[in-house]
Amino acid sequence: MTTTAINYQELAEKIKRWGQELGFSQVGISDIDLSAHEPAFLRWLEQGYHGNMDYMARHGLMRTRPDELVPGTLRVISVRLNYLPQNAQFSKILKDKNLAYISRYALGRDYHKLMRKRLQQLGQKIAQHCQSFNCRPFVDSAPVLERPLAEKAGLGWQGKHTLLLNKEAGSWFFLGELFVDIPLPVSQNDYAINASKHSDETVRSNDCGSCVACIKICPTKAIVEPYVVDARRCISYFTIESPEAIPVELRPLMGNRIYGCDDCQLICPWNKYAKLTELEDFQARENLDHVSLLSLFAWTEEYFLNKLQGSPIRRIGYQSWLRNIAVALGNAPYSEDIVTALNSKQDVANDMVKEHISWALEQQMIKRAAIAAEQQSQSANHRLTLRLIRSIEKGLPRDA
Ligand code: B12
Ligand code: SF4
Ligand code: SF4
Repeated sequence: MTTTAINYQELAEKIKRWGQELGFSQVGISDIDLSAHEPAFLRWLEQGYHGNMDYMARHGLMRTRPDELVPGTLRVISVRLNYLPQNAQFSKILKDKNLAYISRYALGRDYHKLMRKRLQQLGQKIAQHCQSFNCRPFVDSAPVLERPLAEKAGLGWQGKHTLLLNKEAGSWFFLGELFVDIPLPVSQNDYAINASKHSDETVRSNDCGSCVACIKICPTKAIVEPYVVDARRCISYFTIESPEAIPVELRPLMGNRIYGCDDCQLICPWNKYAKLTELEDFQARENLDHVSLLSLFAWTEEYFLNKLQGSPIRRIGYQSWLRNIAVALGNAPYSEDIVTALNSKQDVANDMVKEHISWALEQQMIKRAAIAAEQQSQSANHRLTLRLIRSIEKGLPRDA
């Protein structure tokens, strides 16, 4: 620890270097003024877009006021960490309705603990250079408005899908923060929001331009206007966050996505520039990047809990796991194996999941009936053709 006056400019540069040594892809520093976001945040809650994520409403405006969450906070150090694994096989998996699509952020180890530990280490390094220093690390673990903070810290801009995007790195990265009580110089922010107290006059500057690809591609139309996601319609919400029944009208739109959704990021032109993760921890485990729906549905609860230790997927619990796969099996082409598998889980499923299984069986029966009808019409057609051939052979022997 040093007793001489602290050169905060130098310290800020060291912090960025230490952050990179700890494996973070980028580090930035912002002040804590999020007042420009308050009207939009409150509007989002008023519309009920948070669905049953009560924690989003519970802390009121603490989310936009970091010094109410941690008194004394002067700056927020935001970090991002790339998670895109090698050989993501996006189209291969989305194309095959019998395979399970799991969001690529969730194939490996849970990022929360991993990032928080590294942020703690960053805090310890800073403490060695300050006489008095307090900090708190957060990774999606408290009422923190992570994306607007990261935007302020110069890590990118919030795209129309609301995720943070970076010109050199796309959007396949996680965010985390260290709240600190020292007056570090803030990073340059190319996307500063020109805010007035009236949200209608607020102008967002960013590099989305006139593109609306993410809004158009969203299978459930969850991006209800640019920069606003109605979580209740988002596949990520109803496959991960919500323990309740998946709305019937949205089930067919889920396709084979059984845990989260990446569509709005996959269509985004900036992800051409995305970097692969350097962390072994985020590479796919247990073949989760290429696995059939049927083999995952066969897992017992014990197997699920064992196999997914340390994975973010474990958090949703076995019943939500079955619920999601049941819907995807309902969306898959008809197969007798699927019908047998769905029936076999009736006795371990709770009432909510049983209803999803019944729905999936109904979808399978509809497809079976459609196949039978098609076969029937084909064979009727074929009978007519055979009659025609016989008549040609008999009546037009020269030209037959
Ligand atoms: C709740 C939540 C969800 C919800 C709601 C999503 C949402 N868009 O809010 C659900 C479950 C749907 C979800 C899904 C996903 N999530 Co999520 N989620 C969060 C969480 C916990 C809070 C987000 C939040 O504060 N929402 C509230 C709304 C109101 O905030 P907002 O959309 O940013 O809106 C603000 C600004 O845009 C602005 N604003 C809005 N309109 C306007 C207009 C004007 C004019 C102005 C000036 C401002 C403005 O003001 C608003 C209030 O500040 C964060 C972690 C955290 N603590 O921040 C992770 C987080 C955002 N999620 C993350 C991820 C990875 C995802 C998924 C990609 C996961 C997946 N593959 O399935 C999807 C993506 C879906 C999507 N398009 O957003 C990452 C994003 C990383 C990144 N690169 O941005 C985060 C940061 C977690 C992390 N620590 O890494 N998520
Ligand atoms: S994650 Fe999927 S469902 Fe959610 S907003 Fe993006 S494209 Fe739509
Ligand atoms: S798809 Fe287009 S509009 Fe959506 S975030 Fe990317 S650049 Fe912006």
